[in-house]
Amino acid sequence: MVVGVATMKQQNPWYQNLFSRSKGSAIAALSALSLVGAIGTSTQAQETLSNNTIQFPEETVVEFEIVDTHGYYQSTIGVVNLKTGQKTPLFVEKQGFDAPTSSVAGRDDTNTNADFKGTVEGGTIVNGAGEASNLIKYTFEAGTPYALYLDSVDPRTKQARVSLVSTNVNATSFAGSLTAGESGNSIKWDDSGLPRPGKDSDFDDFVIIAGGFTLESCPIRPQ
Ligand SMILES: [Ca+2]
Ligand SMILES: [Ca+2]
Ligand SMILES: [Ca+2]
Repeated sequence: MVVGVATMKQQNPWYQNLFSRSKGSAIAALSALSLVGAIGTSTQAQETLSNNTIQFPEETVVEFEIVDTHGYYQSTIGVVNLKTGQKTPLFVEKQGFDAPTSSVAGRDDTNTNADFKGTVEGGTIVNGAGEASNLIKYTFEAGTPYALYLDSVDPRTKQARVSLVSTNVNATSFAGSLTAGESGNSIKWDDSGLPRPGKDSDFDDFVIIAGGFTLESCPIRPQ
């Protein structure tokens, strides 16, 4: 069984234009996802991603969407299989930011232009498949422990800085749930890692959303 979830921008008026432009591919991608009946029936699906280990009782496809990034450093976020250690990128910054902008320590600048904003449209971010897209999906295998990860490098030297995992509450902040309609399950990163002098705890260095809508039909995997 597969639980499919789609994301807020597709039904949010603000992104209507974006969605219209990419409608063909978005729907093709969604048709590979699935179906509602899974949640709350025989096996409870995990409905909320959190700082705990992520583990679904059944194979589950989750669609992720990039909101924006707000940090000087150049980061990649993705899913790490905790059994094998294998990392799969979801979104990748090809450079540190769209254009340098001022920042205020400790402030969450999500959805603003401040603090070294990075976007797909601005040429900073691609999805894990290397496409200039705000969306990507990931298939979680049944009964397998996962976490999300963020790796970052200095954009000038390309030297590695930190490698963080979402089970660390100092690195990642979660809200909402996979079935929370337009708001989805937000996942916000602070790329400064463990508490230390100067840690800014802005939790806007990489902001993504998981899920938001459960889909009703699945041509590929009918019930
Ligand atoms: Ca920041
Ligand atoms: Ca950045
Ligand atoms: Ca930060």
